[in-house]
Amino acid sequence: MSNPEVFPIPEHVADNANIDLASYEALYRLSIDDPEGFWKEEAKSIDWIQPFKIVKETNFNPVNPTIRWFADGTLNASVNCIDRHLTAKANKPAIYWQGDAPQESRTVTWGELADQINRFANVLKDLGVQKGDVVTIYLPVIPEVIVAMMACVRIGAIHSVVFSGFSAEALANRINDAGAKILITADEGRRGGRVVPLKRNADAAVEHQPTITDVVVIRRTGASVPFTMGRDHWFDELITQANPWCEPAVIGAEDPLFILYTSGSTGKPKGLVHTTGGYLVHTGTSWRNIFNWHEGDVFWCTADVGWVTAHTYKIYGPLLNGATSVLFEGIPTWPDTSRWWSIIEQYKVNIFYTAPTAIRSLMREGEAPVRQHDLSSLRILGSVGEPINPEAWHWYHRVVGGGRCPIVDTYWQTETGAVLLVPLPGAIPNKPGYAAKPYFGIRPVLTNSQGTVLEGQAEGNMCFADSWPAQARTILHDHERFVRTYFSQFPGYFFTGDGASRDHEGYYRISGRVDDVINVSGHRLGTVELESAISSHPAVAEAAVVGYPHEIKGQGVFAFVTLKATVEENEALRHEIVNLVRSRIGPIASPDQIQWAPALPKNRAGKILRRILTRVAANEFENFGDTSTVADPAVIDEIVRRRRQSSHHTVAL
Ligand code: 7RM
Repeated sequence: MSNPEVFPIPEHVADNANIDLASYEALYRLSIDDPEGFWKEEAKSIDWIQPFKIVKETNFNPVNPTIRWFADGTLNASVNCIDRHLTAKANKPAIYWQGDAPQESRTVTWGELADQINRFANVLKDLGVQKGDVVTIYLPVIPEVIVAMMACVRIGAIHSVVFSGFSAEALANRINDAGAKILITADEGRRGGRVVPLKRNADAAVEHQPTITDVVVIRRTGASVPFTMGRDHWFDELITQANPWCEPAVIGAEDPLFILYTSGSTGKPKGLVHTTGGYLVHTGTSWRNIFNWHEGDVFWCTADVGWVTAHTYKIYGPLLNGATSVLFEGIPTWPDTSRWWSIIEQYKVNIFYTAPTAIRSLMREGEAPVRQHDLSSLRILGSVGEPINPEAWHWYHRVVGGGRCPIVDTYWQTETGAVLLVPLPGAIPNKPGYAAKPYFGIRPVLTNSQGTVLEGQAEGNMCFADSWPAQARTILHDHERFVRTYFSQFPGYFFTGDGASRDHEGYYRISGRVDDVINVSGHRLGTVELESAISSHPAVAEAAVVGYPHEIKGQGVFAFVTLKATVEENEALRHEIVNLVRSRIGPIASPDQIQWAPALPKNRAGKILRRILTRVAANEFENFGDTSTVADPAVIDEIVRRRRQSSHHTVAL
């Protein structure tokens, strides 16, 4: 990328910046020179039961890394998120909820939240949930998600939120891996005018799950759903009978707070484990700084509750700061394409945080739907989930932000728990497409493929040299995989799986994944996971999945599929494969393109050469690099021939 335009910090942001350039520079220096001193100060943002004495015990040893923060302190997350705001805010709004249909809305005060959380925490206890037990939450974006998460952490139970767009099978795998005791779901959800059959999926998922003793069902639509006596309970009936006070449990800073599954380079999703003290310190303070939040602001993050973005910066971040936020159950294009803009106008949203894929799809609708609404309340815009392309950046900035709002492009991961790179809005001028500069305490490093650290302007693997408090501590039941995946490749560093470049001013730009993970609309999908779903079709001999450039989604799913010798290629089979992926993983994983491949390009050891397939999928037919290892070059010619042919007419699935 040649020198991008630089957008100076707008005056209205500079004037009341929580962090300005001078304080960014001073605090960043301090956070690197004296991380213990820096984070000790930041930890004052949390109410501790037993204050910690030890701040940081960390090292990135490649075989035995240690990540412990504030380890001898104790605290309770729900007290920090809820109780301490009650004196000042019991009757003030914590949440403005809007349902899928515009006429459905609720305002929930801090006092009401607290009441529900305490009651539900007692319900969980009565159902036998104890400290350290896992509770799986499979819910649409409704206030009860927050009630359920906070009720868990009040008693020291570990929540595992599963995206409500995942299929019954994907839910079952996550329940099973975690050994969850309780499942919390709803009768149905609503999205874009359609019903999401949550209870039906939940029933199918728990059928063969011996660890689930009870299912709590929230009445969202009031539909009549099958009920298993003894196992299933209505949420509203349980909480009206429950005691309205639950003594918060005393939790160690290094006790787990939640697990969250994400896809990796193998077929099995990873349950990343986050712990309590460090996560809350880094989340609460960084949320306030990233969004330059001030008392009275209305914040809206559009992420679904099943992703880490929602955990950290839609739920925990605002709650820790006593901030009012919007929760929206629906989609940006229903009932019409100005839905988001009408919500911003209605609630006078000041800070808006979304993903590039959504911006691109709304950009396609033109400026008129935005112009119909008064968005003058907006002050700060945020972006997350994937690299934002300059066209989308400029549109977001000019049309949505009216040219006056900085865009905080936040780079982080499920594994990192909270932000690593970000242009803090009062301190760092924007360059479109750049996640810019390290957050406090973060030490970015670029390495080449040999592991050599690159200095100055460079392009390489995005690594980090020291720990930060919100970092995941392990993968549930698979610490060895945790160590191998993140610490072994570049000894002494945490490796993110992303590629990045650094410019002459030290600004970072993330280019995307360099491993077998693709990023579809900001959702991480493992290619191996997709391949095993496709290969489970009886007609399929073998499949290779790669990402390819997709106008709206960022990356689309491209599947090269080899059928069994006895099977004829046919259209019906394409649809069967798509449906199979939808039912095994979920609609977000649906292949965008399927190309039949009589054979897949492999090296002599039989390893599929994805590098070549990635180029073919992107319609790049030259420069396959070194093809000397290819066992049978004719295989590539045939794949290229078919790709050229199919690119002439789009294969609609
Ligand atoms: C927060 C989140 C993580 C992956 C990560 C990157 C990509 C996320 C940005 C980004 C460029 C960004 N967690 N990614 N944010 N790429 N710029 N600002 O998305 O675990 O679901 O995904 O997403 O590839 O490794 S995640």
